[in-house]
Amino acid sequence: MILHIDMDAFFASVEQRDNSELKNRPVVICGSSPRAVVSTASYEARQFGIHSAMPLFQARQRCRNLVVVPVNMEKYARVSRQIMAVISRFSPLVEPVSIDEAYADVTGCRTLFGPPEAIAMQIKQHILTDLSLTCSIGIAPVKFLAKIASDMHKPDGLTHISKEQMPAVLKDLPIEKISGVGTRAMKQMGVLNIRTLGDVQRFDADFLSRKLGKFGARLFELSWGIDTSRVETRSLRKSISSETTLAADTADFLEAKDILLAHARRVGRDLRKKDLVCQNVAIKITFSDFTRITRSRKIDAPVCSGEAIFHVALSLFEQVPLKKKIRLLGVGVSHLQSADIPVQMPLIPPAGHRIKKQWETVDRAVDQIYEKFGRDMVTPAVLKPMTAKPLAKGGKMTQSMKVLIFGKVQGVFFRMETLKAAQKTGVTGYVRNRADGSVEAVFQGTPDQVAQMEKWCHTGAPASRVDRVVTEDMPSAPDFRAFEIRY
Ligand code: TTP
Ligand code: MG
Repeated sequence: MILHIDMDAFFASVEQRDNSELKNRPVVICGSSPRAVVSTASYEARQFGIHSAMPLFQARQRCRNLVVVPVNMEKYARVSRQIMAVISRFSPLVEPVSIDEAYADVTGCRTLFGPPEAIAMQIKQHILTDLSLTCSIGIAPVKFLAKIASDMHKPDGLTHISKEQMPAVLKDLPIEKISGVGTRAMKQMGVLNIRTLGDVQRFDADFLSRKLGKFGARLFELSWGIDTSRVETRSLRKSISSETTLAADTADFLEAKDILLAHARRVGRDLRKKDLVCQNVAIKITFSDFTRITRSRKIDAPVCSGEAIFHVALSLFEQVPLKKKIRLLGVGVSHLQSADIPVQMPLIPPAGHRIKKQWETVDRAVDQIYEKFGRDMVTPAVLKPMTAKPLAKGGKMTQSMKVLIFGKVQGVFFRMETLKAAQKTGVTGYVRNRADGSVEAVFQGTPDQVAQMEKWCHTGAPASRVDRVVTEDMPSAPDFRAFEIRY
C-alpha cells in the first residue's frame, strides 16, 4: 500500500504557526516584486477565491484584509526536512516529491506499525504534535491513486481507497485529476467525449496511443488501475543538472530549444562520464519576473544520451505556456542508476529502441572527440546551420533527400502544410504518413531548396511536435514532376 502525504497550505501554515497574529486570518505568501504572484494562500484566504499563481493585485482585490507575508524558503526547506524525517520513521521507502509532499510505501511495515490507516494516523499525529502542522494523506494500492486520494478531503484529511473500491473510484474519476494531462491531450479527449477514467475504459490501448501518443498508453493503464511506478527512495533521487541565466531574457522558442539541447547534451555527457543512466528528466524555467517553474517526467527506460534527454525536456517545455520572457533555463535528470545494472528489456523492443541505442553510440563517440580535441569540434545538427551536399544529376545540380519526421506529426494538416512549404520552396517529391507514426517525405530540388525543406522539417507544421528528423541522401531517386501527398 502507498501513502501520499501532502501538507495543507504549506508555506502559509508555517507562517501562521510561527506568528500568532496570522492565525485564522486570510494570509498569502508572496514574492515582493510588483508583478508577484501568490505562492500559496491560507485556507481562510481561499474562501475569497484566492489561490496559488494568482497575481497579488488580483488577490488584494478579492480580499481587502489580506495579509501578505514574504517567502522564507530556507525556513520551509528546514520544516520540509523535519516532515520527511517523521515519515521516514514509519517506512524505509520514502520518496519526497516536492517541498511539501512525499510518497511512502508501507507494504512491509504492518508488523511494526500496524495497517496503512494506522500508520497514516500516526504520521498525522506526529506532524501535528512535533511540528504543529496538519497534512492530508491518501492511501491506495498504487501511487497515482494515493496522490488523488490525499487531495480528496483537504485540509487535515485521511482518505483510503481500497483495492475493492478502486473500480468505482476509477470509473468516476475526472481526467483533469491525473497529473501530466496537457492542454492538447485534454482537447483531444474532449473530442472523444472522454471526461472520466470510466470513459477511457471504452477504448483500447492501440486506439488511445494513436490518438494521444505515449500518454494514451499510460491513460489506458491508469483507467484500469495499473500504475507500475514504484516509490523511489532518496538515495536514488540524486540528480545532475545544467542551467544558465541567459545573457538577455528571451521569448524565442527556437533559441530556447537550442539552449535546452545544449544543456541536455551536457547532462548526458556528465551521466556517461559517471557511468550512470537516468529515468527522470526535468526542466527548470525562471521567467523575467523571477517566477520559477519546474516540470519533470519519468521515462520508460533508463537513458544517458543527450538526444533522448533533449526530447523529453523539449516535450515538457512545449507544455509550458510562454507568456513571459525566459530568464533562466535548465535541464536536470534524476532517478539515477548505474549504467551496468542490466535493464530488463521487453520481449519486443519498442520502435524507438534501436534508434535510442544508436544515439547512445553516437554520443559516446562524440564524447571521445570532445576529450581529444576540445568542445568546438562537434556540435549537434540542430545547432548547426543546415547544409546540403549537391549531386550532379542529368546535367543540372539537383539533390534528392529522404526525410523521416518523428513526433506528433501525422494527420491531414501536417501533410498539407508540408505540401504548402514544398510548393513555396519549389521542390518536388512527396509526403506520406508511415505506419509507425512518423512522416516520410522526399524532397528534390537544388541543394538550397532541399536544405530549406530539411530545415522546415525540424520545426514542422504549426502545433505539431517534431521530436527527431532523420535524413538520407537519395543519389538514385527518380525524377519527380511535382510535390504530392501520397496515401
Ligand atoms: P501545494 O501542496 O500545491 O499547495 P499547498 O500546500 O499550499 O496547499 P494544499 O493544502 O492545497 O496542498 O504546494 C506546496 C507549496 O509549494 C505551497 O505552500 C507553496 C508552494 N507553491 C508555489 O510556490 N507556487 C505554486 O504555484 C504552488 C502550487 C505551490
Ligand atoms: Mg500541499
